[in-house]
Amino acid sequence: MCDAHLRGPSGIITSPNFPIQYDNNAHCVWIITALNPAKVRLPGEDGKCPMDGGISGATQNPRLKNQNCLPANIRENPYLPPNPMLPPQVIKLAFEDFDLERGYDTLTVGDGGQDGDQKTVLYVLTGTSVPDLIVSTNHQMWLLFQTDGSGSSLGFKASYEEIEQGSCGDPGIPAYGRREGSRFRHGDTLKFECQPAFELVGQKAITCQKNNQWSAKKPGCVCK
Ligand SMILES: [Ca+2]
Repeated sequence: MCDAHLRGPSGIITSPNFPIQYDNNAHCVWIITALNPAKVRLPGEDGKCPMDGGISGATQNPRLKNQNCLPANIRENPYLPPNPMLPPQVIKLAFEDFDLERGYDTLTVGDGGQDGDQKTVLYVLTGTSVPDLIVSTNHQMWLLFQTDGSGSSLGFKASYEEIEQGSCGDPGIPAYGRREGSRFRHGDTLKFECQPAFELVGQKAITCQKNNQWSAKKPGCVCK
C-alpha cells in the first residue's frame, strides 16, 4: 500500500511489494495519527459508555467522561486534535526489516502531519542496517519512501504504536546481552552488558532525551 492515512493504536507499515523488491521511482507517503480518545480509561470504569449500554453512576470528571463517550464514529476519528485534558500520545516506530539501495532509495521519517516538510524531518534512512526506534514528539508522524530509477532491494517493514508522551519507548535488549533498567521516560538511563565471549559495540549506557529519542542506538553484542 502506497500513500495512506493510518491511525492508532498500532499497525504495520511495509514498503510496496514487501518482502519482494520494491519498484523504481516509488513515492509513498504514510501519515500516522494517534487516537487519543480511545485510550481513555478512567479508574473504576469498565470503559463502556451510556450509549453502548454500559456505565452507571457519576464520574469525577465529566469532561473526561464525555470525551470517552463520544459516539463511536467521532471517537475513532483519527483527525481529532489532541485533547488537552488527556495525556498526549505520541507515535513509536520500530523496524523489523530494512534494506534499501544505499544513498539512492530513502525513507524519511518526520514529526507531525506535513509530509516532506524539511523542518520536521527526524531521520533520513537508507542502506541495510535496521534503524533504532523512532518516537515522534507529537501525535502524528509522517513517512516518505522515495526510490530512484534503477536498483531495487527488499524494502522495509515497521510497526507503529501509540505511547504516552514523555517516553522514548522500549529499545529492546541486544542479542547475547543484558540490560539494566526498565524505565523509558525522559531522563531514564539504561545500561547494557554482553554475555561472556561477546563484546559490546556502541554505547554502554543510553538516556531518554526530551525529544523522545534515546541518546544513542541500542548497542550490539558481537563475538570477540
Ligand atoms: Ca534504487
